[in-house]
Amino acid sequence: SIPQPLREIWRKLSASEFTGKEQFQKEVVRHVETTLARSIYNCDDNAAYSGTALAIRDNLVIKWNKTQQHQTLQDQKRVYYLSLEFLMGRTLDNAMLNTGLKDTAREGVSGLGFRIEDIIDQEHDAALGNGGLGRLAACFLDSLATLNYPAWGYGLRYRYGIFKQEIINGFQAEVPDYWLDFNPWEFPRHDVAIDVMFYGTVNPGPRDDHGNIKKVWEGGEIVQAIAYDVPIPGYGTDCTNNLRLWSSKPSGGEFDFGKFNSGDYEGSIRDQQRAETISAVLYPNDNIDAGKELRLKQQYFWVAASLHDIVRRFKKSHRPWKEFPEQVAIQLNDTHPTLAIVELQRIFIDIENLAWDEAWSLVTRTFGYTNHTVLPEALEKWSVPLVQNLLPRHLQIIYDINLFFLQSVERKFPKDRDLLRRVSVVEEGTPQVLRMAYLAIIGSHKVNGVAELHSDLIKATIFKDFVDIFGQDKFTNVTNGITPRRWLHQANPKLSDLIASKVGGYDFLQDLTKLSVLEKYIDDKTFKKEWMEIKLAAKVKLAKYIKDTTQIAVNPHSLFDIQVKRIHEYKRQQMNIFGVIYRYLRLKEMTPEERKKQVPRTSIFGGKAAPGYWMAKTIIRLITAVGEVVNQDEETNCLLKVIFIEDYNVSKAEVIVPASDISEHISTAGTEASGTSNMKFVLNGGLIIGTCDGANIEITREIGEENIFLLGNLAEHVEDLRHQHRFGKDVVMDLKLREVCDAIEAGRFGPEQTYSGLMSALTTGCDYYLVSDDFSSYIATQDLVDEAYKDQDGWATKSITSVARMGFFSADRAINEYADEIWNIEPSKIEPRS
Ligand code: HBZ
Repeated sequence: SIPQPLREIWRKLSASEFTGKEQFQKEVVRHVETTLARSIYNCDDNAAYSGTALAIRDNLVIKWNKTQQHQTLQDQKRVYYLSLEFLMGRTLDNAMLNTGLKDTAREGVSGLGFRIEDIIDQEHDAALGNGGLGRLAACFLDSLATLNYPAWGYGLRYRYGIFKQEIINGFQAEVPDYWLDFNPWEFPRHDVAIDVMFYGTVNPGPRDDHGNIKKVWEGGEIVQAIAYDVPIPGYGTDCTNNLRLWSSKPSGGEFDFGKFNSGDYEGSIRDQQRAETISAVLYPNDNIDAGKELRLKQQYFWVAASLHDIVRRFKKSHRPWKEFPEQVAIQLNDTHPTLAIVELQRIFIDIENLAWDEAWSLVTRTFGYTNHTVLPEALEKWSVPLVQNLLPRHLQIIYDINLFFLQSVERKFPKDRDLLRRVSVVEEGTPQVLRMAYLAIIGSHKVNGVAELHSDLIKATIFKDFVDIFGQDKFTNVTNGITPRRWLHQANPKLSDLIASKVGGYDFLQDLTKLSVLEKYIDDKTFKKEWMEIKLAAKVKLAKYIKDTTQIAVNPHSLFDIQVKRIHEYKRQQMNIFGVIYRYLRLKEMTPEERKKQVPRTSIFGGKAAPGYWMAKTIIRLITAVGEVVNQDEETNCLLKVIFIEDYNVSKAEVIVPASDISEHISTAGTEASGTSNMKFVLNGGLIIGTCDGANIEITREIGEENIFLLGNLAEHVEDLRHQHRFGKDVVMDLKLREVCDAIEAGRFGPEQTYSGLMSALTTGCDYYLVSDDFSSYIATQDLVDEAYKDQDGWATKSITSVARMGFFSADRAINEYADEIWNIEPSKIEPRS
C-alpha cells in the first residue's frame, strides 16, 4: 500500500551494514561519542564494550529486519518455542562469530587501543534460566537461526535472572542479579502492549452462533505485557530470528491518580508494583515444583501475551481458522507453558466463536510437549482453588477438556474406573490438584523425551497409561544437542582452528558429522601433540582464573576432574566429594614412595543450590570444607586439591568446559533426563566418568565403550535396590563409604552436626539416590581413570576419537528432528542483499 516513489526513496536511504576494519572503527567511535556521549578521554573498557556492541548490533539489526520481512512475505509455517527460561549467557562474542565479524572487530578495537578479550569480558551474562532446560532453549535458538527455520522464542523478561552465588564461610549465599543496567541486545516495543487479565468472575452472556449461552470472563485485574525483542543471529547465514520477552507493567488505568491526589502515594504505587512483580524474578528452583501463586501468574501472563501475539499474526494473513496448524507450531518447553493449550482453546471458543470440537482439533494439532524429567517432585501440579481464583474461566475449560478426554477413555476401555482415576487431569486430594503434564499430553499431538533412555522411561512409567490410550506414535524421542558454535568455536577457538585445519575448513560447525575426518589423524604425532597442548593451555587458563579468584594455586599438569552443574542429590555431587575424601584418606596412609606413583588430581566443583534446598547447600558446605582441609595439607596437597568455583554460569562454563581431563556425570541411573554438559565436555576433548543414564548412554554408543568410564547400577535395578534399602534386613554400608562417613563424623571437616542431614540420608533416609550401592564401583572406576591418564598417548587417542564421533550431538541434528517429526516446518533461506 506504500506508493512506489516513497519506496524508492526509502530504499535509497536504507541503512547498510558496515564492512571492513575502518568502517567498523568509525561506527564504534560514532557510538561512543554520540550514543554514549563519551570521548577518547573517558572511553574505558566498558565504554569500548558498549561502542563495539552497538556497532555489531547495527549489522545484526539490518539482517534481523530483512529476515522478519522475508518471513512475513513468505508466509510460511513458523515454530514458536515457549520457554520460561532462556539461559543465553553473553551475546557480543557469539554475535561477532555468527556474523563473521570477529576478526574485523579484533583488529578494529586493537587499532583503538583495546583488546577484544577485555571488551568481551565486560558483558554481564543474560542468566534467565536455571540450568540445562534454559540452556537447551538458548542452543535451540542458535540452531533454528543457523538452519534458516522461521522461528520465534517467547519468554519472560525477568528483571532479576538466576541469583549470583557467593560463598561466605564455605556456605552459599544468594545475591540478586540485576542485569539490565545496560543491555544493548534488547529492543523495547512499546507499541506491542497486550492486556492480560487475572481473577474476576465468569458470568452468563448472550447466546453464541450455536445457540449456547456464552460464558463471559470479566471484572478481573489487568496487567500489561510489553514486548522486548532480542535478535538471534544464525551462524554463516543472514537469518536472524526473534526472541520476544515480555515485561509486566500496570495497564493504563491502574496508576490510581485518585489515591495519588488524595495523598495516598504509597497506595497508588502499590498496584504498579504488584503488576511489575510478575516479571521481576526468575524462580531459582530446578527440578522442584514449589506451587507458588506468583509463579502461576508468571506462567499465565507470558502464555496469554504470547498467544495473543501469535493469533494476531495469524489473523493478519486472512486465512481460515482451519489453516492455523498449517501455519503455526508451538513447542512447550516442559509443562511451564501448559496453560497455552487452555488459552488457545479459550480464544477459539470464547472470542472467535469456534465450536468446541473444531477448536480442540486445531489446538491439539498445534502443540508439541517436551518432557525433561521423571522426578516426581519436579512434576508440576497446581492446586484447584488457586487456579479457580486466578483463572476461573480456564478452570472450567480444563474441566471440560478433562471430561471429554475421560469420556473417550471410557469408550476405549469401558468400566476401567481405576484407569480413569489414574489419568484424570484432576488428582483427588485436599486440595484437588491439576496434573499439568497430563494436560500437556492431552493437548499436544506429540510428546517427546530428551534422550533415548528417558523417552523409554516416560513411556514405561509416568506416562504409561497415556501410551495405552493414545498409542505409541504420539510418544517420541529427540535426543538433546548443543550448539558447536558456542561450545567449541567460541569457547575453544584454538581447538576449533586445529580441527578446521584437518577437516577442510570450518564447515564442520554447520555439519558436525564432518568431525569424523579427524579419525584419519589418530596416528599423526604432531597433530596429537598440538591437540594435547591446546588442552594444557585451556587448563593453564582455568588455573589462572582459579588463582585470581581463590588465591589457590593448582597444578595444570594434574588431572583436572570437573563436576559443574546445579547441585542436586540426584546428580550426586555428594558421591564425588565422598570419593575425594576417600582418596585423601588413602594418600594420608601412603609412604612418600607410594605417593610418588600417584597421579596428581585437581577436583573442581561448581554449581548453584536452590535457595531453599537445604541438603544441596549442605553438600556445598562439605565440598568447601574438604577443600579447606585438603588444600592446606602439606603432605598431600601436591597430589590433591579441591576447588569450588563460585557462581557457575554460562560465561564461566566457556572457560571451564575446554579445561577438563575428566568430567563427572554420575546421576543415579534413570534420574537425569539427558544432561547436556556431558556433550560439551566430550566435544572439547575431555573424557567422562558417568553412570548409564540420560545421554551418557548414547554418547557411549557413538564414541565407543573404550572411550568412556562407566560406573554403577543400571536404571532397571534402581527400584529393587531402593526396595532393599527400605525393607531389606541387615543392610550394611559399603566399607569404603563407611570409612568416609567415619571421617566426616569424627569432625575432620568441621563440626559433624553440619553434615548430619547428609549422613542420615544414607542410613535412616534409605539412601534414595543409591550412593552406597554405586560407591565402590565409582572408586574402582576412578582408579581406572588414574591408570589411563598415566598413558598420555592412549589418553590423547581416546580424546581425539571421541571428538571425531560427536557429530550426532549437535543441536542442529536435534532441531532438524523436531522440524521434520513434530513441527512440519521447512527452512527458508534469506538471500544476501546484492
Ligand atoms: O533439562 C534438565 C534435565 O535435568 C537435564 O537432564 C536435561 O538435559 C535438560 C535439558 O533437557 N532440566 C532442567 O534443567 N530443569 C529445570 O531447570 C527446571 C526449572 C524449573 C522447574 C523445573 C525444572 O520448575
